[in-house]
Amino acid sequence: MNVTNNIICEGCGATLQTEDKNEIGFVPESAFAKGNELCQRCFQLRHYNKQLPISLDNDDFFTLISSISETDSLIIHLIDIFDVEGTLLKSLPRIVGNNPIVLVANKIDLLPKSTNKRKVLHWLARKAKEANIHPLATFLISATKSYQLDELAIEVERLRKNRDIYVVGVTNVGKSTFINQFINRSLGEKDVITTSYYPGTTLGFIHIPLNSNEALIDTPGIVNDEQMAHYVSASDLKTITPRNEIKPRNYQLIDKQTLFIGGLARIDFVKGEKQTFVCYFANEMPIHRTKLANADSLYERQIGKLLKPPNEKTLEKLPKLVKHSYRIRKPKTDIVFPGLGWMTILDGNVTVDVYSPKGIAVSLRDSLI
Ligand SMILES: Nc1nc2c(ncn2[C@@H]2O[C@H](COP(=O)(O)OP(=O)(O)OP(=O)(O)O)[C@@H](O)[C@H]2O)c(=O)[nH]1
Ligand SMILES: [Mg+2]
Repeated sequence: MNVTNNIICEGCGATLQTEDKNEIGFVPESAFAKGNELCQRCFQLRHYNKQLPISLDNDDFFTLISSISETDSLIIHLIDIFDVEGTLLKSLPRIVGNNPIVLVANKIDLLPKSTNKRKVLHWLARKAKEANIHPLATFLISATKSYQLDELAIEVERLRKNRDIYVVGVTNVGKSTFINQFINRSLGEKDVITTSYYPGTTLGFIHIPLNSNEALIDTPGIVNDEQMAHYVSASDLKTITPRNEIKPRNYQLIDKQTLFIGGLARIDFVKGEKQTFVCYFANEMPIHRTKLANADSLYERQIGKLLKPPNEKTLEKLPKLVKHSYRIRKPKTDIVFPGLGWMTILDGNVTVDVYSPKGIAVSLRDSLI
């Protein structure tokens, strides 16, 4: 018998249940009887940093999140500045209806300190417009480093006009971390909601009261199948996810040279004048330069060894690398590997072959920095 009476796990928002340990919200009956209102998965994540596999149905989540479109609320659309292509939701209007939006790009601490933030804001405004998102305001923040959080709080309080606020975005952009900061600042409580470096942490709506009537609401992340995070093992995900300020790495390349980003991506400089390729990847991400003529055989021999990540676990599920050819004319163009990083081609006028795991769409853009 399930004895939990529709109580919600305070860590992830799943409805607690004592019956099926493979389903979300499971809590052992004995723990629940002792007053534990954290599901087993959140408990394991918090105390042992252990990720329990769970079965998720993405359609159910989409239906749940889309119910926001029927509310009268203010939306904070949180995106990850390190993966704008993968996290700026073109499907946002379908999810939030006509509710007004504040666009918030998180993890700004990852960009080099010298980055011109005003330019990034302009760049982001263009991107939002292309995605048919028309925000009332746009912010660059860091939830972990508490950058611009006060400014955002003031603006949101002004805009919300006695409405609830829903924080909506792709998995892993930092929604729960952001809300925890808010709780910490307003109520002094720490780490109320479970967060993790792995996607799919929050599983239901979590209401944080703003006053007796309205709430700030955390939501489960929307799954984007094109995110690299879904194709790599937990330990590889740690390596590819930058944790602090990215130090750009410059490679002076001549044509017929190749760069490997671990073994997860590859770029062949096919044609063009000698120039600098500026690489923005996690600082721990190994980059290898080789001659184009040797690249295929190096990959065959060294994938998972010299060229890592992927480790063995990732290799089991990693799709094959596929090639896209680009003729890039414009100077200062970024080649983006969503979730992994990007490289800026400074001078332009090059032909490159770019490889990424099948299903992870490479794209070009005017340089972010
Ligand atoms: N560098 C950096 N990392 C951040 C920031 N905010 C969150 N993170 C990290 O991003 C990861 C995901 O954070 P969560 O708060 O769990 O993300 P979420 O959007 O709630 O994820 P789901 O619940 O899966 O949708 C964690 O490893 C966080 O530490 C930030 O401002 N800067
Ligand atoms: Mg979350």
